[in-house]
Amino acid sequence: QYDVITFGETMSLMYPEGSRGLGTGGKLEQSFGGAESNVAIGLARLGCRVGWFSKVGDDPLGAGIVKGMRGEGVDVSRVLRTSSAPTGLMLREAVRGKLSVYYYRAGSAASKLAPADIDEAYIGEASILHLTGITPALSASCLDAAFAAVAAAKRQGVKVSFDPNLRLKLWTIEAARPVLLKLAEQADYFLPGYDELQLLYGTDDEAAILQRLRQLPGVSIVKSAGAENWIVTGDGIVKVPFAKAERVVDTVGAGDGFCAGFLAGLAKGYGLEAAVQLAWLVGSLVVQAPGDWEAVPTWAEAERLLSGARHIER
Ligand code: KDG
Repeated sequence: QYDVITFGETMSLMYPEGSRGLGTGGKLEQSFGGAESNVAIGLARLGCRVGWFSKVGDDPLGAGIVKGMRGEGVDVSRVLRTSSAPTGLMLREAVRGKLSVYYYRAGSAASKLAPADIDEAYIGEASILHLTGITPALSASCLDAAFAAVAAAKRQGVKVSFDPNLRLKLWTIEAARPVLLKLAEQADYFLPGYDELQLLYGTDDEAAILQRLRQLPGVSIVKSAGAENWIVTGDGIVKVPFAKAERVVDTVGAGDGFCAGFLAGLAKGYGLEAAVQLAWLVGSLVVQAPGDWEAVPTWAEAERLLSGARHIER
């Protein structure tokens, strides 16, 4: 029934208008963001059937997130609510071109997700389960929930897609490494950025990184290795060159847009290379507007851009 089901923490997001910093007074814009819900929104806009679940607080921020996700066409029927913890909050500012993120998420509702919250029958309704390395960093119960979800997917014959999304604000590289590498081994599609691989494998040596990727059982799709994205399997590597985005306003969410485009490509029956091209297109559009997901294209827009048509408005 679903092309993709994903789960993870989504926080309310607030940021000052323009380039004004936080702490200077004035108005804040409000949105919401979370790596997995960003991917879910991207997939829904690209015409895929997608479900997302999480745990939110019984508060206006949680209600707003669920409403926003539902409005984007994402199935939210399995989202859990709790009155014993608040919805997480994230503040951002971009001062003199430098983006800073501040989390208010310790002890949040989503950090209480646990294996008992994983609905195996629901996951079994999907072709692909997508998760990220943010979830296991949130708490011990979230770590267990991430592995429980992967185990449920495997039992149900559902493929697993995994973006490591290394967040060094949440845990150290030493703590993250064994967990993320274990999840990478269990993934059918592993979607790291090249810079994350350097940290995860503890080396800048490209040949050594490739060697490690080729030993993984699944396909690795590596984002931004120089001016290329890579498709790596045990058989070898395909390098897919890309052109830089025309205008970069806000890079947050680019990787999620990439994942959404890639998974949408798979759902539409594209080969890996075409799926990576769609992935790059979506990621490069996301960075051209503020917010994590606001600039994700619809399927009609993506198709038009992929075919190279120019925008004419009259
Ligand atoms: O990938 C974008 C995410 O980093 C952002 O939406 C916030 O999910 C988030 C996180 O935990 O950092």
